[in-house]
Amino acid sequence: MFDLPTVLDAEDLLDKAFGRAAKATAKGPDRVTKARNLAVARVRIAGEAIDSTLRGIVKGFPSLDRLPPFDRELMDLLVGGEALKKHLGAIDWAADRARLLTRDYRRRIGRAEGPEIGRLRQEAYGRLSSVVDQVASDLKALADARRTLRRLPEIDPDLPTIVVAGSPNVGKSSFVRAVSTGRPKVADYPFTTKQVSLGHVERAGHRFQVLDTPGLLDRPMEKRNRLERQAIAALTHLADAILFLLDPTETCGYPLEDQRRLLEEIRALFPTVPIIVVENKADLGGPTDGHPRISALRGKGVADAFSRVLRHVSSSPRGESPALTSS
Ligand SMILES: Nc1nc2c(ncn2[C@@H]2O[C@H](COP(=O)(O)OP(=O)(O)O)[C@@H](O)[C@H]2O)c(=O)[nH]1
Ligand SMILES: [Mg+2]
Repeated sequence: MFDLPTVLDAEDLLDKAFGRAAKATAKGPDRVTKARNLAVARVRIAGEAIDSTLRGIVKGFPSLDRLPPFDRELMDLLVGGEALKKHLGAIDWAADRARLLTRDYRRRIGRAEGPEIGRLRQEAYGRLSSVVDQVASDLKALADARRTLRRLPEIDPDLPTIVVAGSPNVGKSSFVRAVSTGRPKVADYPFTTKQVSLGHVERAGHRFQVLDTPGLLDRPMEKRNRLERQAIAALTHLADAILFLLDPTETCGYPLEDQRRLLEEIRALFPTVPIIVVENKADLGGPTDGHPRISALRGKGVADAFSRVLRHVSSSPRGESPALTSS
């Protein structure tokens, strides 16, 4: 989802820096000068490798305020905004420290004679290692965050997004499949135990995203943990409209009564987002609740239902659907 820099762990970073330094060569008119030049070159190469790698990490991680709101909330969920600042701050400190140490030891080795040269070179290596070791846990936290963020489906914050909601087994995933142009992407989000699916729809040259978030908008909101609440809040930034599926056949296993209650909860959670209610599993017949009926399984009424949603997207109060206003 984000293009984040690779984050090496402390050990790999030191291997890389000292590995490069080990390949250094030096010249000199005599043995001592040559040894001194070599030691200076090694410390310089190791120090620069550490400094530039650490700075690359700090520069490559987006600052939270520059991220689109949904991504920002995700990052905040995964790492914590304050924690992220702290980790990046620690790495910045380590880069500064490595730079200062390198300068200091290059000067000292430059003045050293005999066995002092080797001893100072070792000391420099030891102190550089210790600086990197001090930020080992920060490197690990950033590497973990990166791994998680990269696994997420690529939600484009600029595309109009329809979020599908409704009780489990009412046919949300079937709907996303039925309406999507390609194969919906399926992925794990850090805050749901089930797989999220993201489909794309093309209509008259415009693209839309359809997102199903099982575990979030499919059960009562009480007893939610902090992570889930935050994830639900993040959906506010993303949803231009919500398609709510009811299953009046109750073959989903949830009485219509419960499904309606969930609908009311979702209305209360997203007061500014248009919510379109549709009844699924029309192919099974049975009673209706007075909403448009579709069959996600047979693809019946699916396109109409989607058009109905799109009418609301174009008049969405967010007014963030340039693709639609131009048509
Ligand atoms: N008869 C019928 N079954 C459906 C329909 N849509 C979904 N199902 C079935 O309902 C079950 C749950 O569907 P799924 O899309 O996984 O529901 P979700 O949990 O809301 O994502 C599956 O067995 C589907 O085949 C439909 O329109 N008609
Ligand atoms: Mg599903």
